[in-house]
Amino acid sequence: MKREQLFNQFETRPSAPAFTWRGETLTFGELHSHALTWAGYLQDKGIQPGDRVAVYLPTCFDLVVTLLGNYIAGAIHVPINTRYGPDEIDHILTDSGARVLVSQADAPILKECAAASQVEFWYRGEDLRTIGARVSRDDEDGALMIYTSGTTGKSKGVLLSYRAIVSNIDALTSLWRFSEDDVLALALPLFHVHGLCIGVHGTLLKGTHSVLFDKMRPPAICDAIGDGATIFMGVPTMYSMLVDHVEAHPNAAQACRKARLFTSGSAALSPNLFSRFEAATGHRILERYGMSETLLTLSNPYDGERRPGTVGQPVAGVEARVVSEDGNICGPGEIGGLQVRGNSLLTCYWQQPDKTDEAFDGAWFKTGDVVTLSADGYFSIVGRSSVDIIKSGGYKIGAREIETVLENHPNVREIAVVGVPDDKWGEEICAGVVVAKDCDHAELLSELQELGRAHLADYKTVRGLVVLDELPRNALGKVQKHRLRGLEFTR
Ligand code: MLC
Ligand code: AMP
Repeated sequence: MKREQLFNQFETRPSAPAFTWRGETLTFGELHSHALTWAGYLQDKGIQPGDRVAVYLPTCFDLVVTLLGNYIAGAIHVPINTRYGPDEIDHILTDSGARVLVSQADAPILKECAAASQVEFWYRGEDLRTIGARVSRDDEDGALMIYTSGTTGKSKGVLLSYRAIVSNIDALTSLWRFSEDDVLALALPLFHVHGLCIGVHGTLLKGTHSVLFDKMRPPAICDAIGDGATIFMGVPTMYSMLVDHVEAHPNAAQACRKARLFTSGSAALSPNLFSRFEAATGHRILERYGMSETLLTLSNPYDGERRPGTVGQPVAGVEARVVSEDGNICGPGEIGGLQVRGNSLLTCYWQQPDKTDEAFDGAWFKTGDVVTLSADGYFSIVGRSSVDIIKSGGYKIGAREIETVLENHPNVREIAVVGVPDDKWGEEICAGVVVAKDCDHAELLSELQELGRAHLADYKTVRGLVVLDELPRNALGKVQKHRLRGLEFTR
């Protein structure tokens, strides 16, 4: 059973360190006993296997305990990004049909969201007593449901089975040689695939010790590596922050040389950042590619050439192909859509059979990313087929979701949101607006920012604005968003 592998360390290495947080360490045995208590609480409260438990927790021990307790009780863990605003939280609670929303603080905003969605609200920190029992679940059962933005409307729940998670994370962390001797400095948020699946599940599967950080602070990461952390994983924006630090602080650069492995993913790592990091620390960052729906499907090799600007080859258990617009398989160097198949794919978009069907071509999942494959087998991500998907600081953002909120501003007649290339963030959110009546552009930008922040995560805030007489459209009336990208934006 794949699922059982998640619990192996509890039996085989109960006294080994699992997670360290703010100077305190939880062993695998302690983690297990806390998780059993959480499972007992769920069981006392009548949570059944397959029920969705929505979890809004910042990085802390409670988060990993809750995840494992949910797994032990057979509930589906539905993580909520703690940067989300009320609209995003309401949507996840309603769409997932969560039985309960779990958080750390007795926060009024969460209580309101839970009440609006008729979901019970519990906060951790209560005195839990009952010890639960591990419920048996099938490998094909849902373990985790991650919400991800799409090109239209609200985010969709990606249901991932135990089989998908364990097969894929085991394959990836084996490729990267994660072991009991490793210490992972984990500063990624623990509600998306990157931090949660590779970081937390990698720790469980390989017995790696993870040191958790709730914020990306380069000096703290370099100190952790100086103190013995062997692996760091980040999104490119984190490397941009890290490289600025190590270039200015030779001691920090020296500390980084002691690490075993640096990996990057979730967005494109520029060859320039790759070279700067190598020059400062001697490390060639290992870049890989993934998606909430497919987990981690492509990776540069551990031993072979880590080639900048590429995402390497299929991970064990996965196949990948490049398909042209007319449905033919592309040859080396030809640009086409990336499709993947194998043991790591989602079970479905939650309660959206049509969207699930649309996303597949037979057994192949259509990623929506545009790629090339070199003659010697390295994939490179060229871009995305939709301009309506933005990646900023590693977070996926649907332009439509922002437009829907900002269209409500009284002076906005029309709005088109786009990602504009940016050295630090990868892309920055900017908007072209047609106004109802002339106004001060800087004032309009700050009003739109305020409106956005009242409903959505802070990182979805519009950072630049251009006021236009009309949006650029093609002969059929479709907005040509790519034509906005080169314009001069008020910031
Ligand atoms: C923060 N800000 C962002 C942002 N993060 N703006 C755009 N995009 C982002 N991602 C803004 C805030 O709104 C704020 O603006 C200002 O930056 C400072 O906020 P902060 O909280 O201090 O920022 P910081 O802690 O430095 O966060 C940057 C970051 C973070 C890069 C560490 O964004 C992050 O953790 N990104 C990782 C996302 C991730 O895990 N993605 C994986 C998805 S899974 P203001 O105006 O309010 O001051 C996936 C699959 C795969 O993609 O392959 O892995
Ligand atoms: P998410 O839906 O948040 O899981 O984001 C998945 C998307 O992140 C993919 O479809 C890609 O567009 C992007 N992505 C992930 N890894 C990389 C990478 N190494 N290079 C470029 N884009 C990436």
